[in-house]
Amino acid sequence: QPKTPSKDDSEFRDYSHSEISRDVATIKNSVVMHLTATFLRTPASIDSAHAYLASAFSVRDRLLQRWNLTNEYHDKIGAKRVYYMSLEFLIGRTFDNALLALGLRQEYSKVLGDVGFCLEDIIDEERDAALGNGGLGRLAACYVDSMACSNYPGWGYGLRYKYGMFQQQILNGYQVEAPDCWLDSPNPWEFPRPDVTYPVKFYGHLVRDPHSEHRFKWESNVVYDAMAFDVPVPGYGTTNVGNIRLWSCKTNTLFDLNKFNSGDYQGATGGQVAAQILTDVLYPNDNTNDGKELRLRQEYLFCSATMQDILARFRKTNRPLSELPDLAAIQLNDTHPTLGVPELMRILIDDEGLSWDEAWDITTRTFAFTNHTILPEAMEKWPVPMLDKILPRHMGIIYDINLFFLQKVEKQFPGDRELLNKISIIEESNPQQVRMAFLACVGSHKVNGVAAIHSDIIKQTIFKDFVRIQGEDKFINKTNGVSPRRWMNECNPDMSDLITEVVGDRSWVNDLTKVKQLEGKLEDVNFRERWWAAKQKNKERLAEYILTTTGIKVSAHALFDIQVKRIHEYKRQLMNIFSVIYRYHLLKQMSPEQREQEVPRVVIFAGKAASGYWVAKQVIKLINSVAEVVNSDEEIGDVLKVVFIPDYSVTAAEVIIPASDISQHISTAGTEASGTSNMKFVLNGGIILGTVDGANIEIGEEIGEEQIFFFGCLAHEVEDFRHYLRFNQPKPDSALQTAFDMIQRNTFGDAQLFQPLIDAIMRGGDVYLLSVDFPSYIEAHKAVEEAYRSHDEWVTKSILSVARMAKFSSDRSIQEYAEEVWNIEPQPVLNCGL
Ligand code: TH1
Repeated sequence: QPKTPSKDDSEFRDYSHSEISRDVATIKNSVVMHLTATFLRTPASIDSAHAYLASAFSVRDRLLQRWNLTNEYHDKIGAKRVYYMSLEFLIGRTFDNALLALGLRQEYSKVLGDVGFCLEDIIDEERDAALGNGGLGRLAACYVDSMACSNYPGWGYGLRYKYGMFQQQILNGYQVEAPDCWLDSPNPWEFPRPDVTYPVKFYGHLVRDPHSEHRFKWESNVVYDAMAFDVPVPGYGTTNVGNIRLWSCKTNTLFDLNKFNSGDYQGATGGQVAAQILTDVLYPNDNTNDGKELRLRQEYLFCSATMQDILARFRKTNRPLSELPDLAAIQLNDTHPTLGVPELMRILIDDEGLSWDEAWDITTRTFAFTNHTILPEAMEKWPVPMLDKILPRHMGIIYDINLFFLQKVEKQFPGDRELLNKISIIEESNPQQVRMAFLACVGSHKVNGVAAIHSDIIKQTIFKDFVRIQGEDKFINKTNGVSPRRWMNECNPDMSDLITEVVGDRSWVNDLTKVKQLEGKLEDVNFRERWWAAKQKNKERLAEYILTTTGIKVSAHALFDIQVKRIHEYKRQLMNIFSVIYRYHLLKQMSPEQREQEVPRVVIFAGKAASGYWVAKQVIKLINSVAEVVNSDEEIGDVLKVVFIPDYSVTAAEVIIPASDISQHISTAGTEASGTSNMKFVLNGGIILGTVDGANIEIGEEIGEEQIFFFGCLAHEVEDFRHYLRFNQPKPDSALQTAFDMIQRNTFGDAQLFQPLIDAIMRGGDVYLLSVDFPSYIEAHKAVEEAYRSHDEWVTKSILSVARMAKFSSDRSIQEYAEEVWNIEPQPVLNCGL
């Protein structure tokens, strides 16, 4: 038992409550101290990598007091907290974000200048924390940012993957994956907490409690340890600092001394090696579930450690367990953390001795669930035999949850066998499967979708019967949002300065409703020119980035047409590249004089394909093959360039997004639940070319239909088209046919490589309706071009769009969750009197 101090804590308290120093000399001192003392640098061995590390450590010193204060304060007042459980946090970089949050950017710029570096270069030394795939992981990061900035007591919980999202290289036009060794150099943004470690059991067998029907003892020798690493979340313009607690796995049968003594060193450490694999690597699938056993064990390690930690914190309050829902709200980020539900039930019943009914009441009042997709291939299902083997107790609990649920439904709708089959948590397939979305739904008091159309769709499809059984009120919408800190103030300094000038100060960063004032500047010629110039500068920055990452030279005066997101058939990058091919064909038909009249365009792609997703990888190859031919065609020159930027990431997005003229969000209607980059592009003054899908719809409603280029069929028409195409050949229009023909004539290399992509349309039922939407897509492109010809019209659209984007701040999303789902309140630490 560690000893506590023998004196009162006043000395300690004085330090931990002192205001952080903004004095440049003091900051310089701390940076130099870290260079020499933390990183053992001599004047001869200082480099930019260490200058980054020393500066980051110095910034984090300044964050820590506030971080401690925030948690101490929330504990002291007994605040209700929200726990955002997510297997993904796509954080990106933290250094610049922290500098802006603390208001110390200029000071550090000066200090670094004094020792011979430039702040921008030092920022570029930081590796992304890429612990996520795409939108879902980035949303989690924006949400913890908003919680911190809006002073909500909340924590993220996740896994500390040793290897994050793989790095993408393009070799010979193909994607090649390389491991993301992001922890190879010291990570200033994490704090190991060896004292916060929990055992997590797997396998084993059950022993029934002779005194209680529902209680079991679960015995197993396979025990892993989950150790906490805490990651600070700097709140902009507030003293509050949020926290993301990430678990790292190790074995707790640390070192088998017997084996070691008998000379089997490998065997002695073998357990540790096998255990670490649990948090070794992020599964690189977006919107797909591949059902691997290791993934299930990852999910359970995460859920068990998190539930144990939440309960440990709760027990310190000495309040009865029935009050857990008054102190803790838990949000499930999709079904990936759903095992938290049976895990909480297990702890409450087997360890705490509660009755089933008491435990179920507490559990369902604590959990809420966000659904992010209805794609069938993304739906998590676990085979009953697999679950039973790895987590026998949880399988039993899930059976009971299902049994009681079905009994209730049977009472409500007597004799409706078909209904019971449809809603059962256990799917009667061979083998049986546990439907995680149904478990999450039954275990939660609220279920939400991530954009209005998506929330409607889930009520009409996967949760249709649940709406009937559990009532309309349980199923709500919480439209996604993005953080204005990272996605405007940080990534677009020039436009941010213009907004600040109009608003009068930088308060819009934490209150995006203020951007409305931009509308007053619509007629200001000088302002409009500076707005255009800001965009132009961002385009030049991107052109530079394209040159260094691909070697391709593009003109910053061309229209920048961007589609960056995970490569997936439903997102239809294929439709985009077909339209590029068609455009190339048209340009080749023209005389040089005619080509002169065209709007020059740079078509930019970026995004990763899941490593096992063959079709997506062929799409990347096709894009690169088209790029090679078009870009080296001297006749075409700057009128058309095609670029695939490798290794898309949060940091790459921060350069790409502010530079768009138009961005494409062209999923088949009804397939993209929300999208979040659509919001980022418009917030940065870009225009959307998109389908009537996800959050595109609400963006259109907010900014006005004149500011957005919609095309394509509507969600309610999709089923009929698909049905028709199952029995009838698609009829490509002449434009699409031209693109097929060019590919088949080997214009972009061996046609055989790409024939499967064409076959998916012509013989595979064209599931994503490319042949249906292509004509209106081409028309929409023409409309974009016409609008872009008039700078004036374009600038008006751009300013109006940004002015009307307030709704899409993640601060608004978080406030809605706080008020309607979590029942928590802001608790600013400022003047808290601790
Ligand atoms: C995405 C959705 O596709 C996207 O439309 C949405 O904006 C985003 O979530 C945030 O709500 C999803 N990402 C994943 C990742 C996995 C499984 C399902 C989804 S849905 C691994």
